[in-house]
Amino acid sequence: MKAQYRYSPEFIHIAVVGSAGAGKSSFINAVRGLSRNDSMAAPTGIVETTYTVARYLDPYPNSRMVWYDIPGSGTTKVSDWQYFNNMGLYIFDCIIVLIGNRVLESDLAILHACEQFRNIEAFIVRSKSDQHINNMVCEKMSQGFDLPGPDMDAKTRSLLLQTKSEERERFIDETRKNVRMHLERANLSRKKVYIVCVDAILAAVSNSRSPKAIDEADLLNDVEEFVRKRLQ
Ligand SMILES: Nc1nc2c(ncn2[C@@H]2O[C@H](COP(=O)(O)OP(=O)(O)OP(=O)(O)O)[C@@H](O)[C@H]2O)c(=O)[nH]1
Ligand SMILES: [Mg+2]
Repeated sequence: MKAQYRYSPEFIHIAVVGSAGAGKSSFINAVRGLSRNDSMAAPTGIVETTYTVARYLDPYPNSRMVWYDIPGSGTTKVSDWQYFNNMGLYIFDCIIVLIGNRVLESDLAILHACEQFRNIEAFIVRSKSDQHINNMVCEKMSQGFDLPGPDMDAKTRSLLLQTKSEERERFIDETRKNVRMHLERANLSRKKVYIVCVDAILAAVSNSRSPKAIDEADLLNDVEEFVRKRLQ
């Protein structure tokens, strides 16, 4: 498996797993500082776009990270354990479990396996925060409401801003509680969930802060810290 994945002890191998459409390819593009239109970017989309494992080097010259886009968890007919074994996930230094709207059994199974293989560091990441917050805002505003257009009046705009800030806090709080509950139920140890979106990751990679930012800078710092320690 190590040969198949071109494992090299001088690099840190990071697998990004998660259900179809969770945002794996978009996430890998963003942490590599690439927007989706970049020629080196992985294909992304609303229909299933990644079928086989793809390997991506960081474009930065001194980076020691190699990213792997691992499709198919939660969609195959094999058991979650078999999936972990068949995909050779045990060879990775680090696994990022990307969760979308729901925490799936397959996500929890991968986290279980990471706990058993003690040298695999796992990070739990909730993707597409911007999209989810926008959906919550639209549900909260009056029926038929869509996101702001140029002709929106001042009163509606101020209501929108207020609603957005409230829904954002509610989303963060609910996501943290929900992940904690799933980890407890599955007898997994407590772990932070990093709530992110692609735009804010891209901003954090270039050392600026997006208004959409939640945990992106923390995630990048913690992954870098892990890489630094592991390569010492
Ligand atoms: N708004 C928003 N959309 C996102 C974000 N991340 C991914 N998406 C969108 O979600 C859809 C699926 O993203 P992909 O990156 O293709 O997801 P994937 O997990 O690689 O999908 P498969 O390869 O099919 O398993 C695409 O339309 C992306 O543009 C995000 O942070 N915010
Ligand atoms: Mg993909």
